[in-house]
Amino acid sequence: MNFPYQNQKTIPSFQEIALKTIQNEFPILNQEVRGRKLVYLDNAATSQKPRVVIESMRAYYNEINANVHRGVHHLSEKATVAYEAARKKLQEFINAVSTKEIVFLRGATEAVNLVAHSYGRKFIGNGDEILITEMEHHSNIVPWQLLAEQTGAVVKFVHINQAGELILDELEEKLTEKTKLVAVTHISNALGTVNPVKDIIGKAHQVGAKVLVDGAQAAPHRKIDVRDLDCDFYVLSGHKMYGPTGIGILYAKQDLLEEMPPYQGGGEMISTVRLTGSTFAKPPYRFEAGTPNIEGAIGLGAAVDFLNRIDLNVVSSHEQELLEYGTKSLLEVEGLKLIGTASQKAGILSFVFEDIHPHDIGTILDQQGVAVRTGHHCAMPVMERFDLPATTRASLALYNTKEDIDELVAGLIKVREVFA
Ligand code: C6P
Repeated sequence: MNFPYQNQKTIPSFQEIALKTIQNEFPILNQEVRGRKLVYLDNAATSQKPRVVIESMRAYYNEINANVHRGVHHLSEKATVAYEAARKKLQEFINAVSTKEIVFLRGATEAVNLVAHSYGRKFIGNGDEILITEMEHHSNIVPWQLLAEQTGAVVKFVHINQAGELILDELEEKLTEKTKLVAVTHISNALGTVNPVKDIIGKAHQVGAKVLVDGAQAAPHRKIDVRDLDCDFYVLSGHKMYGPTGIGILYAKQDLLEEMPPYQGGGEMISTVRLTGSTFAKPPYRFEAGTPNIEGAIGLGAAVDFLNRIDLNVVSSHEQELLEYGTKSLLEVEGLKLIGTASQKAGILSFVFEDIHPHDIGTILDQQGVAVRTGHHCAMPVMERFDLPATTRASLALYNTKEDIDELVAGLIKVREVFA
C-alpha cells in the first residue's frame, strides 16, 4: 500500500511553504496559460506585482487622489504626504543621505537621459571622454552617443571576454584624465554578469571621473548601498522590482544635483516665473516638472516595503540557489549553450539551443505556459560580441522555484521534438 505519510518527500519543506506563501501574494501567477500553469521567467523585462503594490494604488485612487504640492485641501495634503513618504522609502532602500537625492522619474531610461542632458551638457565638452561598456543596455549607450554628437565628446568602450565579464585591464587603460564620466551597468540584463562596480567607481574617482551605475537589474535582487558604493548617480526602474511601470528613480549626490540645470521645464520645478525669465526650485523638485506619477511612486514605495519585509539577503540567496540549479539543468540539455558564464552572476540564463531560432523557442515554450524573452534584449552590442542575432533568456525572481526550471527544461525537450 502506498501510504503517503510514510514518505517524507510528500511533506513540504519550510522553504517550499514559504515560497507558496510568497507566490500567493502575486495574484497573476495563479493562472493557466494555454491550458498549463503559468511559469513566468521573464522577470528581467518586468516583474509581477504583489498584492500590497496593487492594493496601495487602488487605495490611493479610492481614498486620497489629488495633485501633490499644490493644494491646501485635505486630499492634496494626504496625497503629498504619501508621495513624499514613498521618496523617503526609496532613500532608505538605497541608503542615500537625503530625500533630496531621490528624483522620481519614469524609470532607468529617463534617469540616464536626465543625467546626459543636464549634467552632460554642462560638464562634458568637446574632446572629453565618456567610458561605457560593451554590455550596456541601449538606454545606457544611446543617451551618451546623443550627448557626444551634440558636444564633441567621445564615447569609449570597455570590451567583454568570452564569459561575458568586463576586461578590467582595458578599463584601467581607458580611464584617463580625459574621462569625465563612466557609465556602467551593475548587472547585465543580457548575460547576468555582476560587475565589480565598487572597484570601478574607486578607479574612476582616482582620475576625477564621475560614475553612473545602471541598477535596473540589480535593485530587485540585492541590497544596494549607494553610500558604500560611493557612486555619483544610480538609476533604477520600479517595474523590475515588483513596483508599477512608469516610475523609477535617479539617485544623485546632492552637491551634483544642486549644480545641474533643469532637464524639462514646467510646473513644480520652478521657484519664480516672470515673462522675462524663471528661477528654479531646489532638487529634487527642479527635475520633476509637471504632475508626477503619484500612484506610481506610492506603488513603488509599497514594493520597497515588500522587499524589506521579505529581506533582500534571503531573496538573493534563493535566487542564487535557483541560478545554480538552472545552470546545471540547462547544461544537461544536449545542444544548449549558455551565453554569459561570468564567475559573478545573477539570475539570468541566456542561451542558444542548437540552431533553432530563439523566436521559435520562445513560441513553443509559450505553448507550454513558459514565458521567456527572446531577441537582442536591447543589448545589440552584446549580441554582436557573441556573433549572434538573438538569445533565449530566462530571468528569475523571488517567486520562482526549481519546478519552474524543470518546466523550462521540459519545454526545451518539446522544442527539440518539434524541430527533430
Ligand atoms: N531591460 C529587459 O528585458 P526601463 O525600460 O527604463 O524600465 O529600463 C531600461 C533598462 C536599463 N538598464 C538595464 C540593465 C535594463 O535591463 C533595462 C530594461 C528590459 O532586459 C527591457 S528592454
